[in-house]
Amino acid sequence: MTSKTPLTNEQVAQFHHDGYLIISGLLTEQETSLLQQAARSDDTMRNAAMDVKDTQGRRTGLTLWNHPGDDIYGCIARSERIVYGMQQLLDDEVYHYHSKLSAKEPHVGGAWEWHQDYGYWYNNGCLYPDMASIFIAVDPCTRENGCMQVLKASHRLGRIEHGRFGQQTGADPERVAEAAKILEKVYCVMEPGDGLYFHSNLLHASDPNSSEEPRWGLLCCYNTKHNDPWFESHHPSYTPLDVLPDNCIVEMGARGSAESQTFLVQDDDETTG
Ligand SMILES: O=C(O)CCC(=O)C(=O)O
Repeated sequence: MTSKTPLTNEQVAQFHHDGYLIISGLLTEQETSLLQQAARSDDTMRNAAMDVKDTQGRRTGLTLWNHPGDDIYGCIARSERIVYGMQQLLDDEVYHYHSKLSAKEPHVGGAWEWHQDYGYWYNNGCLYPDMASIFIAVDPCTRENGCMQVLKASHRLGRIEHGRFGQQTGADPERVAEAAKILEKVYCVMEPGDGLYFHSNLLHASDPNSSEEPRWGLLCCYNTKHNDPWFESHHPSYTPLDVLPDNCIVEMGARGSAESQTFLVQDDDETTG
């Protein structure tokens, strides 16, 4: 059984300081290989994918679901090591807000403009930005294939206005440009199975995939119990999470989307679920 505090005090402090935390080898090699096999052969997931277009018309496949299913993605999202880590970082019980597979294919996978997830989730009745996500690398994430980029410590700027600015949807580009003058931009280069925890107010983006290799990532997003939205939206209100022992991932094996899973269709103005 994983301890209820899988992260060290230093890691928690680093997350609070920087707004993000990379855990190398979050998933074992075996778990990562099962995730890759499941995702690559998952026709249900592929058929449910939306094409999210960037400003140049390049497309990222995005599949979104609210509740963890009886499949490998659901086991990962409910696994003790990830959930308990998230609870340490957010200092409360967490529940699953949604998960998504962001699939950038070679050459055609598009960019994500700078945004904060809370820039959107604010509109769902969540009073506090006490929410966070973990990006789990399915493939190697490199600068060439459009790894996640973050503005270090930008979560301390508070929520920035989001919407359409010219041809872009995302955080107010003028404010992002000013923030970029004083904050360090970090390319989150990751190996398959690595995890990136990031705060919902952290400014993040990614470039198009200009490489020969795919860049797929599984993102699991969580809200805190004390931040139960005051009205219903397209993402769940507080729903107790059935946390599973870490070995559930291997026991589940390479099982793609559960047949009973339901997927979301995304609003044009909301690029981030
Ligand atoms: O897949 C990516 O590179 C970024 C995804 C993202 O920013 C999001 O889903 O909020």
